[in-house]
Amino acid sequence: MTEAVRAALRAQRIELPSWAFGNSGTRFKVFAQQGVPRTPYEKIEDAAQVHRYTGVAPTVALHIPWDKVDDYTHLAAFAKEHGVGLGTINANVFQDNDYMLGSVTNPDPAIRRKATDHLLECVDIAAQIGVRDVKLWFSDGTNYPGQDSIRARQDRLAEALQETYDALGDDQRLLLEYKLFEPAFYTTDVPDWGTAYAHCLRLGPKAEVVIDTGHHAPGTNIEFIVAFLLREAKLGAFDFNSRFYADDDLMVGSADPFQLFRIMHEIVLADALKPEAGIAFMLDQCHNIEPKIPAQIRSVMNVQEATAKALLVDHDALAAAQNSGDVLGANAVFMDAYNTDVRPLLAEVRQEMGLEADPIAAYKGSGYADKIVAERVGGQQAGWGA
Ligand code: LRH
Ligand code: MN
Repeated sequence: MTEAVRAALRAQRIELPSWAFGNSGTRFKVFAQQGVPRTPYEKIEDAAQVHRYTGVAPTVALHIPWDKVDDYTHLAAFAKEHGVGLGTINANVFQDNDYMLGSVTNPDPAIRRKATDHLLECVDIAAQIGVRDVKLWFSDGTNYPGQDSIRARQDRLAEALQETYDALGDDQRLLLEYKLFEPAFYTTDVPDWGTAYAHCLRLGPKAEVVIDTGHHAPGTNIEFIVAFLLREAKLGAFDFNSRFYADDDLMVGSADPFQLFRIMHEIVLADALKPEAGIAFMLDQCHNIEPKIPAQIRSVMNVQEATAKALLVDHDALAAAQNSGDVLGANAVFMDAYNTDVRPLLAEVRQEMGLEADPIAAYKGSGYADKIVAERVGGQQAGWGA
């Protein structure tokens, strides 16, 4: 395999979600697991394990207030001591009782003010620790026709986004995430890529769209959205996960590895894999029943495998077949890459990085899982706090 492919794989960067290391579940049950972190510091310790064995997960996204601390620069220094850095700041305007009828879109201006102030707080936290991205996802929506004015809510949303955008520093970005539904079940105020794209266009160059792979209607061709937003230079980030039905937040690539390959193919085609291309590749997952650190390691490996396959597409042969209308030929070139077993290549790349070939086995052999179960007794386990 060419050195270029290996170099691209060594340079890959995948950001981990702090909340994946805490307890999570559904409305039916949140199953607590032994050894789960109690503080943002312990979440970072666990995330550092994933980077230690994969070598490509050097940053941890924070969620505010789940990861609220007195001193964010102290938390950043702690992360550095553990070989990782702090990443994207995620706002949370979906858990306060005041937001029942919406946060920035709420009919009540005082509640809109409160929500916008939280967004501004997240911009400030990002500035304190020198982080580029502030990520906004709004659970805002309605459950019944007539409940509120669809248009008025867009006006309110645009006003809050503009105020937040205007507060950004020169090197900061606002990432706007869309989601088809849940927790709202009639309208969602940012339901699809088009709505997010339109708001970002209106805001300006520091506003870009986040594609959460679990946030689409069944059957949506996500790689089309990727290709389109790349062409518009409006794709800022991914929240990677996978699903069989709704926003299941399962391990990326576990439900549909072929879809993940098709997405990474568009990324590679646009030469947007490298960190300097500016796209944040993040995981956004919940490990409701599986051990969280190995699940994050497996998820990173799934992204690496899809990426390696995408890097192996014979682009010249593909373009030749496409341009000559050779439908089956083009598809065959594409499937050849997908059907290539890239695990030996990735094992070699890890060894080139001074890592063990099998990250999961290496983690299991470290005894870390038993150590945290023994040490983390008492205290309040981290979770979504809903
Ligand atoms: C919403 C979402 C969003 C996060 C949350 C943890 O479904 O994808 O990205 O804030 O999950
Ligand atoms: Mn998400």
